[in-house]
Amino acid sequence: MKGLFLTFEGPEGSGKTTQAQRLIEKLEQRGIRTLYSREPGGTPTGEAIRAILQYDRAGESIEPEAETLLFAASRAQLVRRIIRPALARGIWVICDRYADSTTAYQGFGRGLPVGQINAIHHFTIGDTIPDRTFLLDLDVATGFARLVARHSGGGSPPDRMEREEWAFHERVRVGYLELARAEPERFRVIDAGAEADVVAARIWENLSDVLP
Ligand code: Z5A
Repeated sequence: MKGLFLTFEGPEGSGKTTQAQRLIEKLEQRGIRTLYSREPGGTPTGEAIRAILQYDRAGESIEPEAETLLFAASRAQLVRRIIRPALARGIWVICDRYADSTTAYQGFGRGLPVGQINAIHHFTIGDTIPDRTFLLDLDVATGFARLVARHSGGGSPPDRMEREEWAFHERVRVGYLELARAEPERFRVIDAGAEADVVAARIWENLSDVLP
């Protein structure tokens, strides 16, 4: 039997990684085999692309179109090397960001045409579309406050996206909500401003219809 493909989306600091890990624990306790992956990254090539995207070490500002294609290149590798083979073996794949991130950040955030981004998705992921996407919705101020707390606790320095202006992050949030409205069957919008335990419980409730 094919595994289920679940993705976490949302702005920075919304708790995607935290919730993906919690969900994996619960699924494993239930005897479901899982695989965690993140974007950009998840393969050696994808991780190399991630390094370029995060800190632009070449020191040349990356054009939005080039940025979009780098995210897509990382995803094309991840889909073929990791996601499809795992799903075919019955493993549930939990991905921390996926194609919706490109639509939200490069489409709504950067202002690239969403129709063209959809064409790139078609080429990159084909029919490997998530069975369910949890959109962890959070206001920009709370997300920033969480990241500031994490950076001041000695985490990695703010990356390129985190340094973007406030309005950019507002557009990303609006974009995500628009995507969720357009595909209510796939998306579940979860208020990520609540305590982590509460958020985890809501995610679990929103999976009950597909749990074996
Ligand atoms: N990007 C793009 O532009 N286009 C694309 O196609 C793709 C990505 C795929 C990837 O960065 C960047 O690339 C990202 C989008 C862009 N831009 N940014 N910035 P990343 O992978 O390094 O970072 P991220 O995906 O944004 O994740 P994050 O910032 O690490 O946040 P998170 O995974 O959503 O949250 P977390 O790590 O679970 O939690 C963050 C902090 O909040 C941490 O200290 C937690 O302990 C705390 N936390 C978590 N949940 C709670 C609750 N409920 N209450 C209070 N505190 C909490």
